[in-house]
Order: sequence, then structure tokens, then C-alpha cells
Amino acid sequence: MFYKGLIEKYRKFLPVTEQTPIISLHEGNTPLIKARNLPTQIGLIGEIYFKFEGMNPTGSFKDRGMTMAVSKAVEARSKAVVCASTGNTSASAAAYAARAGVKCVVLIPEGKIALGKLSQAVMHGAEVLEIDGNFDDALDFARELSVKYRLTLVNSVNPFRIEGQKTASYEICESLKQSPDYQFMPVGNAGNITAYWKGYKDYNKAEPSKYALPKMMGFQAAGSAPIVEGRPIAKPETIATAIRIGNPASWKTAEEARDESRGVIDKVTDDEILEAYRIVAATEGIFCEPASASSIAGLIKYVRQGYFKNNEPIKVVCVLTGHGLKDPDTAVATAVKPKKVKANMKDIIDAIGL
Ligand code: AN7
Repeated sequence: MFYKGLIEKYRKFLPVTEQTPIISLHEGNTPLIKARNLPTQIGLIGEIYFKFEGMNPTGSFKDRGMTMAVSKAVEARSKAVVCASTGNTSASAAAYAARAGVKCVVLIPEGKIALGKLSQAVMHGAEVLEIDGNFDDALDFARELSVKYRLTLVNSVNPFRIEGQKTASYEICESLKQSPDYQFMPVGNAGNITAYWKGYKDYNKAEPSKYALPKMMGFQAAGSAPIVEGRPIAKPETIATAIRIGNPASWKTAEEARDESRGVIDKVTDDEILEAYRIVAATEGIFCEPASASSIAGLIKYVRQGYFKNNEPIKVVCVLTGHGLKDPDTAVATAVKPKKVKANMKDIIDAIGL
């Protein structure tokens, strides 16, 4: 059957009715790609799968939540949506708002948005305001705009966002015909770990023998790790700008996901993130953005520190939340530069090293 997006597919699990106008770009249904090389390379016994959310229409997992949030905003006759964003939320909100014909206002932290994301927000016609502050400041203003001026807030504190995003767990369970033993993922504002956990619990409730609950393994960047440190971080820093967040809105529900699943929320350094970013691109052919690579960085860290004790083969999912093309500057700045050669065959052959 012709795939028409996740609301049509999972309608009975989502808070929509026949009257809800569905605003969709056919998001969801993203590939779950089995790693060919990574387990051997890092010494993991078992299978690793990448849930490649960069394959969503605007290149990140945010589309899952945005199809719900914008559809419900249109149903409620909202004339405008607003969000604070480290980039991907603004790209997604701008696209879905454009499709719905509603105004979109985005507040972004100054100078820290990856180029691909900014290009999306402006191309889709959002009103983009670069504020002199960080993401957490921007979210405070977005909340205030929604309360005082009745714009619909489409950050993940909007419960419809979480409802849409939980469908990623459904897809993983369907693809594997079981749930994974562990799920590794980045944590920023912490909506996504909240959503995945909700989705896994739904499947577990429906068929507990088939869909056991996975351990949720969330990773923050070391310079932006409020949940790990146990306090808000006033000036969060990391090369993974998508998760440069010092005071996550879904802090409490992220801790619940961690504790109920007997998982962890830990941190990885920028160097570990960049190492994982390069490994998955160079040895698996998958290009994700730096924030997404924190899931793989976390997995590598946990294998290295001997977390997986018994030698039972395990099934691990790493969620790759956004596409590498979102942030071409980081790729070009951290990879090997192209060699410059004269336009003649001898120089070309020499450069290749044949
Ligand atoms: C690629 O776009 O917060 O823990 O404003 O873009 O659910 O916040 C993005 C977050 C992970 C963290 N990976 O997810 C925004 C924003 C990527 C992201 C996260 C983000 P949450």
C-alpha cells in the first residue's frame, strides 16, 4: 500500500480523529540498517542496528513529532506556530507550517546553528529570529509567546510532538520482530528519549512476551550534560550544536525512562563524538550529524569499559537522529582535505598512489 506518513499508519495509536486535517510530508518509515563492520571493529558480541532518522523529509526525527503538532495546531485553527531551536526543530516546523499555510516563528541561538538547518528554515519562509542568548533562553521566550500571544508552541513540551515521535519505537519493534536489548541515543532537550520509552512501553503492554523492555542508554555532550551533572548548565558548549542544551524541558521524564528501564544517561566528549561520527561514515557508509553520533560514541565507550559482561549476543539499536548533510561545515573542518593536483594524468596517478 502507498505509504502516506506515520499518522495514517498509526492512526489508532495517536490522538487524531477523522476531522483532524493531516499535514504530512510522508515522514517516518525510516530504514533500520544493520551494521556490517562496527561490531567486529569495537568488539561487541551481537548485532548493531542504526535507526537512520536522517532519512525523514527534512532530514531529522523532528518530522515525526511535527506532523502531529502542526496537524493539531491546524485543527485548533491556530494561525501561527512558534519554537525555540538548535536547528532541526526549526527546519521541521518551518516545512510543516509552510505546507499547512500557517505562519512559523523560530528563535535560534546566535551563531550556533548548522548551515543546512538554517537554510531550511529560511527557504520554508519562517520568521527566523537569532537571539542574543542560548537555546534555553530562546525556549523561555517561545513559551512566553505561546502563553501571552496565543502562538502554538511546537517544541517537544507540546504533548503531540511526543505522541508522533513514539512511532519510531513501533517501527523498530516491527522491523526486528522483537524489541532491542539496548537502545543508544543522544539526549538534548530530552523529548526523544521520553517518546521512545513511551513507544516501547506500548508494545510491551500489548505483547509482553514478544516485546521486552529495552534498556534506554542516553548520551549528552560532556560540555552540555545537565542530567549527568545533576544541575542546569548555564553556558552549555559542544561541537554537537543540536544538543547544546543546558536545562532540558523533559528532564524528569528522561530520568524516568532511564530508571524504569534500568538504563543510563551519561556523557561523551566532543572528541569521542567526532571519532564515532567519522567511524560510522567511513566504515558503514552512513553520514549522520555530530549530535547523532553521540549514540555510537556512547556505545563505543560502554563496550570499552566492559559494560556488557556476559557473552550472550545482544541486539543494540543506535538512533541516528539527523543527517550529516545538515552540518557540512563540521564535516569539512574535521575530515581530510581534498588534495590539489595539476590537471594531468601523471600527477593524478601519483596522488592516488597507484
Ligand atoms: C540531531 O532542534 O532540540 O533530546 O531544537 O537535532 O529530543 O531534544 C534538537 C535536538 C538529538 C536531541 N539529535 O533530542 C532542536 C533540538 C539531533 C537533534 C537531539 C536533537 P531531544
